[in-house]
Amino acid sequence: MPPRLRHTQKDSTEKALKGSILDHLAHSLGKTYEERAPRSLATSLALSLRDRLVDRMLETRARFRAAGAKRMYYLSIEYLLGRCIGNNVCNMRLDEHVDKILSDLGVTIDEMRELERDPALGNGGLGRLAACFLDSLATMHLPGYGYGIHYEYGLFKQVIEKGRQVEKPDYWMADGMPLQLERRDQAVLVPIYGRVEDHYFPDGSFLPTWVDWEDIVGVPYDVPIVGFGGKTVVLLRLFAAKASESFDMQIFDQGDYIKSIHQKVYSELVSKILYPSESISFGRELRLVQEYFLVFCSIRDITRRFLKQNRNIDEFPNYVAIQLNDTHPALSVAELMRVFVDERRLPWERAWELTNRTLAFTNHTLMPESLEMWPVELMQKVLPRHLQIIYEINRRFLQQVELTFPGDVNRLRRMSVIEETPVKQVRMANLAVVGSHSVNGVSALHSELVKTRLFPDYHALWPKKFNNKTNGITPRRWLYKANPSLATLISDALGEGWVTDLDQLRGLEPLADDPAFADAVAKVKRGNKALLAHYIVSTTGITVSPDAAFDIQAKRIHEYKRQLLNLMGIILQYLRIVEDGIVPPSPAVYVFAGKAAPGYFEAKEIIRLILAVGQTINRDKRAADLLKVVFAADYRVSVAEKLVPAADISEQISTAGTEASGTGNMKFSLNGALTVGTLDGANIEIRQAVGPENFYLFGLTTPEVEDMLSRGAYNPWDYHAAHPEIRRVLDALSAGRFTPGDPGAFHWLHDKLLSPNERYLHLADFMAYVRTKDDMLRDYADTRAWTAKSILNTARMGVFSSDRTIAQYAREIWDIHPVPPEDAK
Ligand code: 26Y
Repeated sequence: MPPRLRHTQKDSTEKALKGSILDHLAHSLGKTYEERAPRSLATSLALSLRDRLVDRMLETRARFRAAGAKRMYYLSIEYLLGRCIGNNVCNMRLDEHVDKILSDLGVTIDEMRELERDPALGNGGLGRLAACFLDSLATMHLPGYGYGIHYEYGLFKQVIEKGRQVEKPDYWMADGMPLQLERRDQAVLVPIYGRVEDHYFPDGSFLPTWVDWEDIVGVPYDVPIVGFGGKTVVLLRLFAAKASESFDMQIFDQGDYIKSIHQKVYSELVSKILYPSESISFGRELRLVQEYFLVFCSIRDITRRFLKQNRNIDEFPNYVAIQLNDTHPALSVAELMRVFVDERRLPWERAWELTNRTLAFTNHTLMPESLEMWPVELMQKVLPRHLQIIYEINRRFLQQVELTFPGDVNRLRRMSVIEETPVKQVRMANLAVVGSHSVNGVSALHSELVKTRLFPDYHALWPKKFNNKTNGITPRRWLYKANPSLATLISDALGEGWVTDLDQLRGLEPLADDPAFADAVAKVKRGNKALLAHYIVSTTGITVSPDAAFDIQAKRIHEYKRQLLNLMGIILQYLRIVEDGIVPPSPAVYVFAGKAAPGYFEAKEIIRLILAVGQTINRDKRAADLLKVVFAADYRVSVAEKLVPAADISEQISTAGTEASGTGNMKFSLNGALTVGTLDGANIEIRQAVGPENFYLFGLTTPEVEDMLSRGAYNPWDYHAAHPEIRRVLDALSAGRFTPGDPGAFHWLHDKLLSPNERYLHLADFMAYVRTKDDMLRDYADTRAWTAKSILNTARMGVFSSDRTIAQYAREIWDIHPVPPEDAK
């Protein structure tokens, strides 16, 4: 923890920062003092921060170099950073100064905060995890860097029009991105397409040569990531695709000016847009090119940095660790081999050993439809030399399998990196497993399922390769910054050590029953709910009372996450109120938030149904003070920062065995929401940590689900027959109760929920869910007991800090070590 600043120091920091802001206002933006507006002040502040960040970045780089430290490079096709300015201010411990300076200049920090757009360069969990990891690396002074793509358009913006989701482009750089540094001098030339010719060395040995390739230029943009305390700054290096001058000239010389411009446009398409998950068809050339572009640029940068140090290439894995965030950068296996074999001329076996010791792979999903497979034909066209290398990797690998399991043809077929039928495809997950020394899942349950369900054959061959790294979240953004009132309360009780050592929250346990502390916590929650209520009314027009229980489900819309289960429960509650006159034990506000992939019909229909049900319920006077349903549009990091601190109830209700981990579940519980959840993903570990009495469990277990599905034993009609509540909800759906103008609108859903092929077993879990929610609302009415549980959730969530996760990766996979500055040792 930095020592408290003495007054003179404080004054000088503040004076210097204010001077720098005004200097940028004048000299970077060309505005007079009188012309200062919140937006130009926000940019000036960002530029002033950048100056300071760059100083620390240079110092950090020198420190890592001087230590000769091994570095870790995190390769991820997505990063969901969220707003950066406020986070930098927090982590640099400049909050108070900035507040004071801005109020001197006549703006408030809240006013400015809302002006910054979220860089949404990711879809959801996987991208946000990458962003939390960078924060932890920097905070813990670990030599780690992120590599990604500088998309021009981030994830689409979601707007609601006529009761449906409509996607709009997210041109996130519209107001510039003042924190980033363009590094044109370090641009990378990326070869692509062409063909391989068989050449031979004079001694007769084979020398395949990649010829007639085209090229794209990758221009790096560095986003500085500052750790808490402001000492260490690591980099997120994002590559933007630009047309190569040389290539343009070549065609230009041939006299085809129009073609040269076409070529330019095509090259720049590569980093134009982030693909929303689900809508990726693995025939889409541009996506494959994106993945390759990321891999090539990153590995070129990494090898350049390594070679600059004049070390022997055999030392590569002693200085470089590369983590593959899912299979999207799995081409790294082939690219590293290409560099070692074709460029460095190493023998295959040695190159393979170096590649394997360098790479590690994280799996994030068990959904079969998310497993990447690229047609061989497409890869042949785009990456002919890489495909050749993949074939050679596979040939040697299958030889090894054959030695261990002689004559087992089916096993060979299953384990092959190439799928033979119906069309030849490259199985990216297999490539990643074969090429890496470590394969991890992201929660205890998920890592078991990775071994037993996803890669049983690989596990039999290499049991020691497989391990678990349960996900975590950064306490800086998700408590310190998102929930300042609770953070202050905690710091007043325990000091500030918890911000970098989250286990210290245990100190709150004895306060769970302390009436003064509990009252203060309850007051903070109510304040956060009032802020959210204000946001809700201003964005949706719906008035909600902060005295109701706030029940929130915020995550991508997906059938397996079962937003429908939640909605069915709400419908039942509504019918009980208006038809049976049953008043629930506490009024409740249900908030949904999340985007549906544009091509995912069912997910978009779920949004439409949420909106339709909401409209009916919110208008019905009989339910007025008891029940509200809100859909908060355009869910993103900055919206999560409003929802998470205001939740009483966190919905984590995926079918057991489908959610790899979840990280939203951690954010809510850390901020004192109580979870209603299944035994899925990290829920299991959260429940263990906070205590089963502080977690509302329901539903089938993974083995029960697996058993039911594998035996074909799920018969939704049995549940329909047995439970009038289920019939009531389904009848309301099929009768068009929520769509008066269009009674058949959701009939298909009724049919779907009753189909024996319904993979997520909504009806099997429904009654248990309803009972558990009833219990919750009853318990919520007892504020004292509820608040005690809420405090115990916060107190016991320390283990879900991404600092813990990163420390485990650093120790058990990467072998990297902190290099703190002198004054932070
Ligand atoms: C290739 C394409 C179809 C694709 C694109 C994005 C496939 C998957 C993804 C994203 C997956 C993802 O975000 N997975 C989530 O990762 C989180 C971090 O580990 C987990 O907490 C969460 O359970 C998992 O769904």
